[in-house]
Amino acid sequence: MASDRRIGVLARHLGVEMDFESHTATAISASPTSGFQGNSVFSHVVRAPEDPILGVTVAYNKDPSPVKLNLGVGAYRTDEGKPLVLNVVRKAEQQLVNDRSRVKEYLPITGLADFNKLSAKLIFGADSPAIQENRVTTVQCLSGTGSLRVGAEFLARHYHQRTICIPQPTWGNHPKVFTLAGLSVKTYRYYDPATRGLNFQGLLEDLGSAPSGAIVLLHACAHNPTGVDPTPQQWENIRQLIRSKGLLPFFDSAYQGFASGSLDSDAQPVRMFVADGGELLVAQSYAKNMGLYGERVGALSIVCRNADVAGRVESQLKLVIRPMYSNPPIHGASIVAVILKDRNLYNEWTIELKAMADRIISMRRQLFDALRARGTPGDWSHIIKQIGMFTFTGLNSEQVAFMTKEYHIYMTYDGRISMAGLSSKTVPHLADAIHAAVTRAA
Ligand code: PLA
Repeated sequence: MASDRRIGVLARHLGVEMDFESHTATAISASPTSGFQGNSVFSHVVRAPEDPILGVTVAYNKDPSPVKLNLGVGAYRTDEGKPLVLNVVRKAEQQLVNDRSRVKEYLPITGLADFNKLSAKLIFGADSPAIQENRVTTVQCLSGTGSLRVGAEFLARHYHQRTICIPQPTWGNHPKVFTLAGLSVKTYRYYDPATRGLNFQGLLEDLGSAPSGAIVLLHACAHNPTGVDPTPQQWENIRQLIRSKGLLPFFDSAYQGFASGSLDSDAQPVRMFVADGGELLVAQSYAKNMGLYGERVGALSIVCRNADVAGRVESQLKLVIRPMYSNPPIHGASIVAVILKDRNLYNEWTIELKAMADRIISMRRQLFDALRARGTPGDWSHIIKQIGMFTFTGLNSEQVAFMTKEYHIYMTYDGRISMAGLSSKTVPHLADAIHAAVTRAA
């Protein structure tokens, strides 16, 4: 019968043998994905731990306490504790929506051309010789993380030295990004817990003995998690050492404008390295300074010796990007381009950015004063000395666990707190928690 034949074909397709007399099926070789068996092909998969930073938000979201406070991820909040969309971003978005000529076509593999040019100008300066000489290639990437990853993948394929030296400590995602891209991660001394400052001697020694040509990851400003940056003179010494040893600088610029409140001042270390004519990479993020966290807007720039090399490097960056995500998203980069292109919007942005930086600085002062008022044992002056979004408190993991359990304060286990998540209203609660954590064991 025709219907029996059709059922037979289907049954063979499903790996089932049919008994046409009784029309019953007996599974002979159910494929593991067929659903006929109880076991999952993934049953051996073990549960991975939450991310040390983003997992703090997961735990925070589960806590029903009305006094809970998330100081984990570096995300800016207003003094009312609310996420902030910059006014200038709203304006730019309105312009984009009103412009009916805008379409949703794919961007080129390298992203929005205007955005790339303006991003290079923002980090290197409008009068940068490297830009004028056409020896910078800039590609739009998925925020800071994506820019680091694309840069690292490029280096793993095309640079002669696989070793990348990263500061100890550094942003927790750095070693993972670089290792997975195929680089081999080493650390250099950076922070001295005893002085809560820069271990400058250790840094010079470690970079001085780095393998020849090694890549060196540098935080352009507002070092995460320590809040400790080299002074201009120390930067100059670092530059001389890096250049004299033929090391390759890779800047991570995730906080331009957040350290000092000035976009130009915060870019000085990068510009110092461009001015000497040498080559380098920079990963830029607009997550923090434009508050575009979820839009994933960033850029990777590679400053090359000459325009010819830059062109060839760009052609290879396209080969890295195309199989990874094909091309980047259009909306966030368009917002940035609108703001950077228009003098009025740009000025408005710098004012809003300065206000965010100032609010963080005022939180430092308030927290410091609150601990002093409580007579909390210890020297807390690092809270006002450190720079950028975070305070590296020096609290240990047990003290952090105590503060989370007893005070519902969520922060990373290394004792880092996001000052941007704090407000005048929540400072007393945090100060109580720190005081209790410090005096409890004493
Ligand atoms: N580089 C550094 C030094 C960072 O601190 C961060 C973000 C990034 C790059 C990547 O940011 P982006 O991809 O969003 O542009 N660090 C955050 C968030 C703010 C995070 O961990 O993802 C932090 O809390 O440390």
